[in-house]
Amino acid sequence: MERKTCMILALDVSDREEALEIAEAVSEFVDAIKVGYPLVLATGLGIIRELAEFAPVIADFKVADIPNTNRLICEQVFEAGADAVIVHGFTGRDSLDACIEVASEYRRDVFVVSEMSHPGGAEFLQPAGEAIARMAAEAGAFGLVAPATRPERVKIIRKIVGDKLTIISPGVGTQGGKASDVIAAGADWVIVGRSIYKAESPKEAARKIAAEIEAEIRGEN
Ligand code: NUP
Repeated sequence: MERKTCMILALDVSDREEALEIAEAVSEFVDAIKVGYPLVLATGLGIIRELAEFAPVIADFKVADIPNTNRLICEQVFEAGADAVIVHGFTGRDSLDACIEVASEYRRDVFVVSEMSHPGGAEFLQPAGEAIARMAAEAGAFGLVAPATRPERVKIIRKIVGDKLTIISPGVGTQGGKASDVIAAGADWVIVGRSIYKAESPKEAARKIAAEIEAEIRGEN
């Protein structure tokens, strides 16, 4: 995944035509498209290959099972054409290792959720977040998913993993996070869903956030 716009589109719509239209409209402003259960359950796994025409696809299935089941899930995800998969870390090292093994067979990437962006993410997952981040680095994951709603947490997690892992960060816009803040805190990419796909003009919405990120990066350099 090439870092150009530093933005990933979260495409949580449930209509195939709409998904493809939005993907095409915003493709110049995003480095990847994240799909998850809403779109894939509604349209089928084949949507991954269709979207891959526009940008690399990250499959957000938050894989969280025993190692054997994780392996079987990841095989299906990569066979379907995804460039990366998002998995949970709380299931432990053996479950994560299974995902990373499959990803390396396919030469694809694994992102591990260290903690989540919604208010409930602070209840059980956040206290384990730093240990999960450390485990992900030791296991050789490609990256982490960390919350744009709590840039201060992203800063701590960045300190823990250094440059070893790529951090992608959801929670921008509708959930209250600000793209420039979390990029400043150390995230490599922001993930944006509703603020783009529910906008009157998804293209304009994406352009605006991309400009905000660019200004932040220029300001820092
Ligand atoms: O902690 C997380 N928070 C989060 O919002 C981990 C995620 N994977 N996500 C996903 O990011 C969520 O499922 C959705 O697809 C996207 C954020 O969408 P939005 O709040 O920008 O609409």
